[in-house]
Amino acid sequence: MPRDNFAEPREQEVSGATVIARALLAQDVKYMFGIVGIPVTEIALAAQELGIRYIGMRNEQAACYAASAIGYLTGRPGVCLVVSGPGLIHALGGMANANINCWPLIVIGGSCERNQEAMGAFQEFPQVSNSNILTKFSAIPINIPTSFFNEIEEAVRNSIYGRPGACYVDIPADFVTRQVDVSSVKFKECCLPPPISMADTSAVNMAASVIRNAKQPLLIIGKGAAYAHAEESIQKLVEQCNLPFLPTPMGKGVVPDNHPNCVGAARSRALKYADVIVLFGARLNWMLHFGLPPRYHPHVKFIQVDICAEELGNNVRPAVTLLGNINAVTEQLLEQFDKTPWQYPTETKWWKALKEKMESNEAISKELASKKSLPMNYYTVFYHIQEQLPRDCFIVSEGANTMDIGRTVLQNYFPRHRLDAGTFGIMGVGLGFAIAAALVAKDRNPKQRVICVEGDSAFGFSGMEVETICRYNLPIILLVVNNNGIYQGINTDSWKEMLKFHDATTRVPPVCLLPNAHYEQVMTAFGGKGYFVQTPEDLQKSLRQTLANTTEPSLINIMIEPQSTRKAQEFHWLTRSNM
Ligand SMILES: Cc1ncc(C[n+]2csc(CCOP(=O)(O)OP(=O)(O)O)c2C)c(N)n1
Ligand SMILES: *[C@@H]1O[C@H](CO)[C@@H](O)[C@H](O)[C@H]1NC(C)=O
Ligand SMILES: [Mg+2]
Repeated sequence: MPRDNFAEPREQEVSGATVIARALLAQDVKYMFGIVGIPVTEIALAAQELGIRYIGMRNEQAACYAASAIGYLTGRPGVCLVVSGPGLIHALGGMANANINCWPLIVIGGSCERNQEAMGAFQEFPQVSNSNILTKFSAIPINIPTSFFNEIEEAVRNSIYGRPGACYVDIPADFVTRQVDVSSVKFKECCLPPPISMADTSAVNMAASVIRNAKQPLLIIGKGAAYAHAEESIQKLVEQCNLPFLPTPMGKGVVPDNHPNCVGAARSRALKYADVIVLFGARLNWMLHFGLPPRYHPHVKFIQVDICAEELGNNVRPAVTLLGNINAVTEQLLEQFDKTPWQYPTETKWWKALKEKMESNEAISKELASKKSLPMNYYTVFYHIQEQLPRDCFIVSEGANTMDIGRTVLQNYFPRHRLDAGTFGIMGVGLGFAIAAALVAKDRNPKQRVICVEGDSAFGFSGMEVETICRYNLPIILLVVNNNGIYQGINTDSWKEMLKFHDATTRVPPVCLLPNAHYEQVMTAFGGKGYFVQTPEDLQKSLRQTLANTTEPSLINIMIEPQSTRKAQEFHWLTRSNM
């Protein structure tokens, strides 16, 4: 490539940090999250100079979660920039989570100077080998001028091609500060968008025929479908063929939750009795009970649509496998039903059984929500939140009961608008995800709100990111559903009894957190708005106020009955998070 693709006019020398930043910009990287220090501060500065947004966070874990959410929401990886040793170690959780969620992410870690390696250098740590098992690709660039653009291109391409995932690039300290001759730098332009792959035609024919012959069909829509922007094609398939569908937690919103064909409220029944299940970017892992009896019919025919060949046939022997881009493959299926139209009849026992179950489940939730007793229970809280949520808001959520019950009540109407603890069931992601979503909203539609629904335990993992939220003035609404503990807690009176013991640490139940903690003061400490609410009326009022103010971050600390639980062991996804 001609040199002027890299250098500014009349430029002779640039710093290594500038080369790094320009290579990231060349790959269309727009966001960098991190914590600076030796040896990466210059990289953050160089990135900002080029217009890459740098968001300084309070822990690398949260920075890495935020960067990975940028990847999921925009289809281009965000960067997480960390210092050597402990900085990288804090980011490992975010790398693992991105890779397990199949979200693109680039982690850039400073490392010790090459001539001090194995000498016990400052923060020396085997960074590449520790990143290897958590990533699709990891590298130490050989040479800043000649190989760096190549390596960054390779990392970005790896993060978004095929099944997306995390990539790591190590940057020795001496690279950052070095001055390099611009004529020696080898430029590499942006990688092409990921190629679109399609399924084998005979497999598509076979899949269409299996669907046509289904007696009790079901579609399951995963976050892979959301990532592939398959919303239009899948909704068309649902409607054209009148098929019932079930979203996975982050598949919510690909087809709106209030669509008449959504059978989310009859999840267990739908899974157990379906005879044909088509999976769109949803894996048969623990979240879907491995696709095995007793949660499924022993003879159910699975049709798997996935971008990753290795995923096909995991835990089950599928009837048909459709390898390819989920949107492209769904369009292939639609072609079959355009050629020979077919529709699953509404007047079937299957539809009736599903509708009945949905009605009875929804009635139980409504009944619980209408309870007037104080403190409130989860259902009461979520019904009041749902009433006021703007349709287009991002919903971020984590916790155990908080997330599981919240998911059944809070509705998503748009794809890629729900972020939660995901496949890894990881706590601590909420604030980082919310920050990423707020930045995306700011670029696309500043009126769009981000609502982050946190259990009190979940909030604690990254609570200091409230300072980050206030520093950049991101109008995120944090809702802490506070039951004084992990799954459950105890009230103030029982807590006082606990403290009478000589050694509370051998007596206090491990699930307990401090009763009546004023988490809203974490928000007011940094200038945001805080609310402490105990009644439905206060909850309604504080929500109305925060939603009316589109410029101010806020936290509503919602006190609930510490022993409140879910209604039955029935339709939850993350029951494992409870173990
Ligand atoms: C990183 C991590 N550590 C620990 C856990 C175990 N765990 C699962 S849910 C949860 C917190 C649940 O409490 P809370 O967020 O208050 O929600 P609640 O169920 O009380 O509504 C914990 C600690 C986890 N999933 N991830
Ligand atoms: C929103 O909050 C900010 C900060 O408290 C305040 O200055 C502003 O007037 C509020 N706007 C509205 C519309 O209430
Ligand atoms: Mg809790």
